[in-house]
Amino acid sequence: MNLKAYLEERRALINRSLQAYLPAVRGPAFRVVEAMHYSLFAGGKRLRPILCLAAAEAVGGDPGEALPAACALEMIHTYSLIHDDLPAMDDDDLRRGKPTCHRQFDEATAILAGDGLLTEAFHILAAASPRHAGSEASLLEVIELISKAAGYQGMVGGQMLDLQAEGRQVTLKELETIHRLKTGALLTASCRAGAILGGGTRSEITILTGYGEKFGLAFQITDDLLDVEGSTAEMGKPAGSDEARQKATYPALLGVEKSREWAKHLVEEAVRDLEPLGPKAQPLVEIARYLLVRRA
Ligand code: GRG
Repeated sequence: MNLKAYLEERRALINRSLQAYLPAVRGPAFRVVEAMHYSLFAGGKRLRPILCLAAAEAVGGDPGEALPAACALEMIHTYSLIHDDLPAMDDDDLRRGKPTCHRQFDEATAILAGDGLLTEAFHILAAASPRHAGSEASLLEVIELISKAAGYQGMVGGQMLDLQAEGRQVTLKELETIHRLKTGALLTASCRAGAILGGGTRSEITILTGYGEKFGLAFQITDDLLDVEGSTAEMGKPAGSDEARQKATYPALLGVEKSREWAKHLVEEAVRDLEPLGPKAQPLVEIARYLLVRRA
């Protein structure tokens, strides 16, 4: 398959859908919507929504069924980036190749834009109209799993652990816990949500959850490697910032070579997990392999 064309087609579909959910609104009273819109459309790979749609396809479902959840996941992800960049957290000036939200607007507006995106995500999910009888229960299950993955038992909890670990030596086990929660939880939820909304069986949902967990960890390792080896221009965010902040990372703990091997191993395992799903899962196979060669 042509992965580049597939990703471009999916990105266009997701962007059209996000535009429909969050039209650009102008005028001083709509400053927060402007800021939400600015960060949501500042770029981004749309990885979480792409995984969600691909997981629905992998179980033989209609990706359209998963589109509201896919958009909600991208909104939650964008909120997390806006808040992560704030002066109280990472204090970054550049994100997705553009000034961060608090740099473009101001700190209070950036906080509200993040809050607005997080809340809107759950509005979209709650307002989604299931196309088939019986899909209401799947939607409720997805709302439950996404809220858990985004909150203190997932991303928020991981971010807290990450901030607490700054400047101190952590073990490999601690690092894995941080990343499983901070980055992995939402990526795993994206795959699981897609499988549920695509009408997958319990065993198919379990397979895609396992894929998501391995993918999430491999994604974080390659993100850490990019911070060491990538360029600011390619990534659209400052390179080398993990080391400058004495952040716990895989290359810092394991070295570059061992980290690369570990990421490769996880990708191979994730791909092997998908075997029972056959050719329908090919996009997910290719997306996992792409992790090992990505430059942004
Ligand atoms: C503030 C609650 C809260 C959480 C923040 C996700 C996160 C937690 C912080 C982001 C910091 C960071 C760089 C984490 C590494 C992995 C990661 C999430 C990278 C960015 O995701 P991509 O590469 O970004 O999918 P794009 O811009 O392509 O969407």
